[in-house]
Amino acid sequence: MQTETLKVTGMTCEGCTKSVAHSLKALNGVHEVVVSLSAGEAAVRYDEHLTSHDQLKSVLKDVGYGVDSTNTAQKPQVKGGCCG
Ligand SMILES: [Cu+2]
Repeated sequence: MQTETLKVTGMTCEGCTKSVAHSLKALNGVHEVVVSLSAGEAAVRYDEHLTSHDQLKSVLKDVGYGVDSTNTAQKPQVKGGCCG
């Protein structure tokens, strides 16, 4: 089990945090998701044998959000999300 904090781009409201949390929790192996709108982060506790960083990333992409893996100040604007 491991915990990873993802920098999620494109979240603009509470609805976004809910869809991010919901889609991550739907993944096999994900046990806990805590999303912070103000920080733009999602802390995910998951079983690394069942899912992976890439999988977390791709499920977020599917629902219209991005993951900033560079961890720098650069923030690409991702189109989509619940507010579209
Ligand atoms: Cu939203």
